[in-house]
Amino acid sequence: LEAELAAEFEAVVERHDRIEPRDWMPERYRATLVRQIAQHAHSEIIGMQPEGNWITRAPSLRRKAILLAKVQDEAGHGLYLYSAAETLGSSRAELTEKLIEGRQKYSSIFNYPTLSYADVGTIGWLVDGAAICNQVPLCRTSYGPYGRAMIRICKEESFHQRQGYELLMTMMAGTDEQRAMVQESVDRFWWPALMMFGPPDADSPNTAQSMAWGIKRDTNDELRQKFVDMSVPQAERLGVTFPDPDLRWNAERGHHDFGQPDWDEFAAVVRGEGPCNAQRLAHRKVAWDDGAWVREAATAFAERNASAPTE
Ligand code: FAQ
Repeated sequence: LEAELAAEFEAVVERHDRIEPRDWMPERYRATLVRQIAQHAHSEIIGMQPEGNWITRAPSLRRKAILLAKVQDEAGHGLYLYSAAETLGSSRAELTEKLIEGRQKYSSIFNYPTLSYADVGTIGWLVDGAAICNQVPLCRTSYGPYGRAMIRICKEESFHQRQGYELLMTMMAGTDEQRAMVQESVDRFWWPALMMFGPPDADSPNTAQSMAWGIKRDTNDELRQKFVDMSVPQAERLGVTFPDPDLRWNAERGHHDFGQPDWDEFAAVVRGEGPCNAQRLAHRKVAWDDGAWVREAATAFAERNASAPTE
């Protein structure tokens, strides 16, 4: 029977159809999905912190309303993703405990500080831009609940990217000081944004198997290239440069050539040694502990309602 189920699983993956929660799946497929979806969910939730830093200091009511909406969307994305992980048998509470204990990861990008208001625009443009590049193909991922969550998330991310680009456009039309703030912010975020796609393919232990299972649809390097090609004309239009002397159009390849991020820095940030890792996790732990009474009350309320007579 197991061989038959495995053959059916392979056939579904082969024809690029969806695996659903009640379908048989190899345990390693389930574990890989939980790992990736949990990391993705944690990234959305931890990712609220760098921009959240500027909500109380937004320069106008309009900017504040936009930023509040964006950060709230990120909370929503985290929740869709925890729900997708739950269909694989891992609860949000269990995954959050693992995050807080340092047993699960979240994206390296959120361990960098937001030092000026321009960073809100740069995060929207480059960080959400990289997220879209990575996530649009994930709408076609082989696991149904993950792919469906991605469709909605991508729509919201594209609004996020536009608000960031529009913010930077506004600053670029301002004073010399504002233009310098934008360039300084882009200089700080460019390389960390490239690291979001993960290590080079040759050093990526999970890519081959995740591609074979249809969890990932493109490799880390393919997506990084796509992001560079997409960002260069946007930078030109905006009037900023990227801090990479090797960045140039290669007519033969039909793509931009570009330099390599500092992979030692990436490894250090993933190990927990980035500029804000300790702060981000400590903040998450306080919020999780402070929210314990809300979770307990909601559970008690749900239990009482379930046992109450209905009309
Ligand atoms: N940071 O073998 P691979 C957002 C780890 S967007 C930290 O290549 P894989 C939106 C990797 O987990 C950000 N760790 O791994 C937003 C693995 O370790 P493990 C979230 C990284 O999974 C915008 C090891 O290195 N997006 O939140 C990173 O095949 C603005 C070896 O790597 C997603 O999570 C990294 N950058 O490929 C929110 C997208 N890269 O687990 C707020 C979904 C790699 O074996 C504001 N995820 N590692 O211990 C993916 O597409 C994949 O998981 C990759 C990594 C491409 C990230």
